[in-house]
Amino acid sequence: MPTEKYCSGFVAVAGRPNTGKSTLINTLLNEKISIVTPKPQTTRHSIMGILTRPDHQIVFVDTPGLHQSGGRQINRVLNRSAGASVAGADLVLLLVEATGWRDGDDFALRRAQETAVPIVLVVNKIDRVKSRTQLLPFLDECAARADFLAMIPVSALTGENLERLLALVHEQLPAGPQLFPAAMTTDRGPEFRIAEVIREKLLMALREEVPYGLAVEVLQVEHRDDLMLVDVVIWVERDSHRGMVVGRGGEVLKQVGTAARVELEDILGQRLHLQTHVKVKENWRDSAVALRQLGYEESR
Ligand SMILES: Nc1nc2c(ncn2[C@@H]2O[C@H](COP(=O)(O)OP(=O)(O)OP(=O)(O)O)[C@@H](O)[C@H]2O)c(=O)[nH]1
Ligand SMILES: [Mg+2]
Repeated sequence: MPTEKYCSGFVAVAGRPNTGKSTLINTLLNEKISIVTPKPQTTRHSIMGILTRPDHQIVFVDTPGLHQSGGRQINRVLNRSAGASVAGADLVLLLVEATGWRDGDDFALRRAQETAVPIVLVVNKIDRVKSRTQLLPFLDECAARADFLAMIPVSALTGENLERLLALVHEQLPAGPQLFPAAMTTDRGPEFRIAEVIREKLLMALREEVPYGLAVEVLQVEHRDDLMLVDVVIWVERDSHRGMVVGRGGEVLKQVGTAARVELEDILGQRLHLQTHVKVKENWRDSAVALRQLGYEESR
């Protein structure tokens, strides 16, 4: 319920790939907002996770992992999307892993510093550090790297210290109105979430070179009684990848479809029927036109 003291703001969650940005947002929201896999570069879009409390609203923005572009058009688009989310935020949570500073963290830190937005360093995955005394020298090392507004060790996986993180974010929020309805937890609609959960299951099911060449597009959604009929295309970059996605006797695609359906029925609270097709779009990751068609915008 908005009052005069109501606070609200945008908080970008940034960092190199695989540091736990999406996991953090899901745990904070207690909902699967953004897909998570052990593979780097899972997130490809900026996705809002909206947390509403009686006196404040925090709009977390999950971002693609910041990384050296490596020549591909899609990498430039992902970095630009993440950079734009950081630049438009009131606060940045820069995630690193408690197990040590990596080269990729320097790149992410520099990109965040290019904006004037204050940075809180979130030292994630503390559940992986055996003794807490190990953490102190690492925090000292981090403090020497930049002038962070604050540093906070957490575990996005177990939820440890996240209430403290929320209190810190709350303190930094500017006064402002409630920006989104209280019941709204993300800016992304059902079609996006369907495509993403299918992509997550594909990333988990497939090995190495195929996953990064995958895109999932929802072509059509039809409602029949209490059933949602969804027509989906899985795009691969090469003909040889099509067979790997389908699997022998269609086994891989069947497993992926079932896992995605079960999870999506829970997320959407609705019975689902998924119809999947696998098609080839050669080198779509290097084509600006294909990237736009598949929903990869530079910023929103
Ligand atoms: N042990 C442990 N693992 C974590 C924690 N947070 C995330 N992970 C794991 O780290 C991996 C990457 O997590 P994501 O949330 O997908 O990481 P991300 O930063 O969003 O990755 P990109 O989207 O690729 O940039 C997954 O296997 C997570 O389960 C944590 O606090 N502790
Ligand atoms: Mg992610």
